[in-house]
Amino acid sequence: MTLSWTQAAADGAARAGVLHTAHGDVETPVFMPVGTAGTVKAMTADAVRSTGAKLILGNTYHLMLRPGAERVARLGGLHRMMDWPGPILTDSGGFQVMSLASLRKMDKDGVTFRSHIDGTAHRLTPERSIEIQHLLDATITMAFDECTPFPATLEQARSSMELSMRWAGRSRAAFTPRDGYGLFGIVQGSVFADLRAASADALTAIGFEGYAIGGLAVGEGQAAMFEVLDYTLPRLPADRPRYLMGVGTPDDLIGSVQRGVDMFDCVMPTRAGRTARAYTSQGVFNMRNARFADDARPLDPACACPACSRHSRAYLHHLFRCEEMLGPMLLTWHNIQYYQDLMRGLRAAIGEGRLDAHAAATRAAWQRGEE
Ligand code: PRF
Ligand code: ZN
Repeated sequence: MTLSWTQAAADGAARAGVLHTAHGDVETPVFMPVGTAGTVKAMTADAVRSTGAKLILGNTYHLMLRPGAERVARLGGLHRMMDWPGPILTDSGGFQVMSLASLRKMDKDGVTFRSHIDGTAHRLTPERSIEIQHLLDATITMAFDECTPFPATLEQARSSMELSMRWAGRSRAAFTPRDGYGLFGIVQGSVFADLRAASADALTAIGFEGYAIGGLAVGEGQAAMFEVLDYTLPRLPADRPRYLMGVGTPDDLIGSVQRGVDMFDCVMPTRAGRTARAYTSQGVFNMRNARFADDARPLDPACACPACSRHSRAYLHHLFRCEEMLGPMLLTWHNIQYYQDLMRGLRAAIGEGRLDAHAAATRAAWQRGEE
């Protein structure tokens, strides 16, 4: 049987459950650390595992360019190559082509582009994207789509969404079902309720093991994003996992879980960690700030990661001031730990029917800041 999801609890629109995959079970709601190029930047696979992360994301676009999908397959697949025997979800490439590649040319069959690394010409179609994700041995394969740029007119958003729905059908046809593996469709439609509904219906008619919401967190703002979730999620099959792509801040995650999202990925915790920004139970800190120079306290007293349990804020500040690579390593570790702890707290709260109170208390602690 293909990958499945079972619901364990509900609290309002929020759900807690378990994804059953060929590479192990994953409790939801879940946050996936981003391992774009076969590594969660600045972390060993053991370090990522130690945070409690069970599912990570990889990228078709980066891995097809370097080291190449056929080479990854010869090396035993992405799990073996990067020492991650657990489940891996791969994004399908179109979104990264549009944000990273040069000389992009879209047509009804796919997209031709030049590599951002060496300028060589490449092409992605739904069929090639699915083939690459098979070669990588992705546990969860994403349909090939176009992320509609924001803002878009109704007509632009409609033709872009309709293209993605045709590509979703071709992605389904190209996908080889295997036990514990699955293919997710991606809802598009920008901020237009009718288009989102038509997209959700089109994907449901094709049938996928899970449903992603794409085309959000592209500049529309949190209120507009939540509104799209409010009218889109109830339209999707209740017994399938829902994945909000490329989101977000801790506050975005809480609000989206309250609306019924089960899965997330975002570069935020890893990228922030490399640029001295720490997400903590007391809000966001910039560790380069001079106020930390003599601060002997742990970064976050509520966190058990190595940065918090073995070091001071002053040491982290020093590492960033000296541009030492241990700074990004420790802060990435902390941020991934914070995101995993946040999701664990949300899952527990859903299970106990106290999600709204838990969300309010978490947000209040960010507002209060340092005691
Ligand atoms: N489509 C795909 N990947 C994505 C997005 C999308 O719309 C987004 C939008 N935030 C992030 N990653 N395939
Ligand atoms: Zn920590």
